[in-house]
This record gives sequence, C-alpha cells and structure tokens, in this order.
Amino acid sequence: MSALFTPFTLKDVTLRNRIAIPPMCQYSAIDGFVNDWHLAHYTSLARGGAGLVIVEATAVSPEGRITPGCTGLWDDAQIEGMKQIASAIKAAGAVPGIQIAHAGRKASANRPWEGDDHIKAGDSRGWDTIAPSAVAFGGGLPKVPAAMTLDDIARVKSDFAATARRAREAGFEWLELHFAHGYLAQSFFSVDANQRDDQYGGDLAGRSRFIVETFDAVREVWPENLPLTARFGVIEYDGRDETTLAESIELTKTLRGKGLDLMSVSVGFSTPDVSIPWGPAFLGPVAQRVRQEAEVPVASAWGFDSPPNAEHAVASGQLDLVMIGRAHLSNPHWPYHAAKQLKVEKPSWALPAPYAHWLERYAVAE
Ligand code: FNR
Ligand code: 531
Repeated sequence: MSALFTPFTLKDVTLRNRIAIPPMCQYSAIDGFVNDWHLAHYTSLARGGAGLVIVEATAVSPEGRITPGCTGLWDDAQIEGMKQIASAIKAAGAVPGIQIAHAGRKASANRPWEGDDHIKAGDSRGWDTIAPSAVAFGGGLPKVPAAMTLDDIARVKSDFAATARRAREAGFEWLELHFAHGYLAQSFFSVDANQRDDQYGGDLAGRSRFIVETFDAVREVWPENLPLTARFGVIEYDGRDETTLAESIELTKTLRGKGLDLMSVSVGFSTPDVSIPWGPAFLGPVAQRVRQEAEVPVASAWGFDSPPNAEHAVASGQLDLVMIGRAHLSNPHWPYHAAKQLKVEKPSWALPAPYAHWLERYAVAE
C-alpha cells in the first residue's frame, strides 16, 4: 500500500492523499486582483489529483506584494475572484488552501523573467519598502527599507488578521502564513536582517515576537476547526545551521502550543550569501528533525518530485505532506503518473471520473 496515496486528516479537513501543491507566484494579477489566468491555472492543478492546492503568496497590503503582479486580499473587493478559485479547487476534489504574505524588504521587485530585481527608483511601478531594520537584502535587491515603527508593526499584524478573515470568506479551508524565504516575518527572525534594539529584536524571544504575535492575531480570526499552518525557513545554509535549526525548533514548539496545526519546513533565504545544497529531497532530514523535536505535523518541498522520493518521504516518517511544485507546472497530472509508477492499484483514482474511465479501460501501453 502506498503511504503517499493515503488520506490525511487535520482538524475537520481530509486530504485525499499526501500530495500538496505549494504556493507558486504567477505574477499575473492586476492591482492584486486575480483573473482568468489564475482560475485556469489553479483549476488545472486541482484536477490533477493532489490532496491540497495552496494558492500563491497573497499580499496583506499593496506594499506587501513582491511584484506589481502579485495577488492580494487587502480589500474586500478582491474576495469574489478568490471565491471562484477556492470553489473550483474544491469542485475538483482538492482542499483549497491559500498562503498570505508580506514581502518586507524584498518587495517592489520586477517579475523573475523581467529581472527579479528591485524596480528602479523613479519608476512609478515601484513603492517604498519596510522591514525590521534599515538593512537591504543585497544583490539584485539593494533598496534600503524603512525600519518599521511600532505602529507599522501593529498595522501589519492587523493586516494579516484581516486578510485571514477575507480568505475564509472566499471559502479557503487551509491557511498558510508566509513566515519563510526572507520576506517580512522571516527577516524579523534573522540575526542579519533584524538589528532592532527594542522588544522586536535581540534575543530569540525578541526576534520571534513579530511571528508569534502575528500568529496570535490570525489565530483569533481563523476558524478553530480548519488547519492554520505556517511556512518557515528553519535553516539558512550560512554556516550557522545548528543554531538556526535549534532556534527554529523552539519557535515551532511555541507556535504549536498556540494552535499551529502544521509547519511547512523551508529555507530562510534571508541573505544572498548562502550555499544551499540543492538536490532531490534535500530538506527531508531537516523536516524530520522539526517533526520529531517539535512534535508537529510537517510538510516540505524542494525536489521531492520523483515518485519514489515522495513515497519514501512519507513512508519513512520524514513528512506528513509532500509539496510538489514545479513538477506540476510541466505536468498537472503528476499524481496520476506517480500512482502508476508506484503501482497504486487504481491509478485512475487520481484522475477525475470523466477521464479515468477512458484512460484505464482502454489503457494505452506506455
Ligand atoms: C515558488 N515558491 C513559492 N514559495 C512560497 O512559499 N510562496 C510562493 O508564492 C512561491 N512562489 C513560487 C513561484 C514559483 C514560480 C516557483 C518555482 C516557486 C517555492 C515553491 O513553493 C516550492 O517550495 C519550490 O518550487 C520547491 O519545490 P519544487 O518546485 O522543487 O517541488
Ligand atoms: C524561492 C525559490 C528559489 C529557488 C527556486 C525556486 C523557488 N521562491 C520563493 C517564492 C518566490 C519565487 C522564488 C516565494 O516564496 C514568494
């Protein structure tokens, strides 16, 4: 029996299998509003058979976007478009999830294929950025952000809570807080990015405070019976990994005690000077440590997309959910082909009924 193709229940939500599609920016929104591209993109992914589809990093405010093409839920008017997407994902048999985010000092950038760098000063498409301290990320993102005041911090926390409410109104059943990848929340945790000397900086408790208080604010508005999760960079690959991992596990335990239902384990990407050991499923052992030491369900991503690796990650107890991202961009039916490769007895089960009959009954020899 395949471990990958077993259901997974968290609170009142059951995924049909352990395959999740992680959030992947489409950079195709206008003023934060989704359009036909997003509807077609997410519907095609959901029909592929994954248990969970998480909609891309969706900004809690206009300046919280990474690029002008990023989605937003900072305005009630943006709910309707997202409602159609959540409904289409659900109709295809997957659980509709969404990630909500603030890009911090990585905001006001060009799309990856248009430079992946900060929009130049004077270009009206850009905007001023904010962060824990007036410290730039560096590399292609040289803009020095404004150090957030306590009012800024209070505002952004309440923006996260308001966006969580809108996500629920749009019909999403799984919420992921974007605390990873060098964006605002991760940068508060980073000893490089966060040089504050007030209660939001300094020791572990100080550098965790923005994340913990933002989690608490969202916890108050997100329904108790639906999964409230976070994505967090538990390691930076900057030579300080043991310390970062230990601190990250402490933070995860704190969030777990406050009602975190699952942690999506990722990389910090807090500074450009890192040496990430890219490779198939490289985060598996790191995720397993978080899962065991923080006693929390975990998901993770990065190159798990060969079916045996995905199967092993779940069967060996490294992960509860495997996030398969880019592989779904080239093959929305990744779950079906994985089921066949893993000899799951009824691969057609990972196909929508109208397709399954014809693909299985008159199977074309591969
Ligand atoms: C991403 N990723 C990403 N991660 C995240 O937390 N929020 C996001 O919105 C995005 N956006 C995004 C866009 C695109 C085009 C790519 C390729 C990636 C990271 C993604 O969720 C995933 O972690 C990585 O792609 C690694 O998994 P795979 O692709 O190796 O399965
Ligand atoms: C990080 C990434 C790095 C290298 C390969 C794939 C993905 N992502 C982070 C994304 C934006 C796109 C790049 C977000 O978290 C929003």
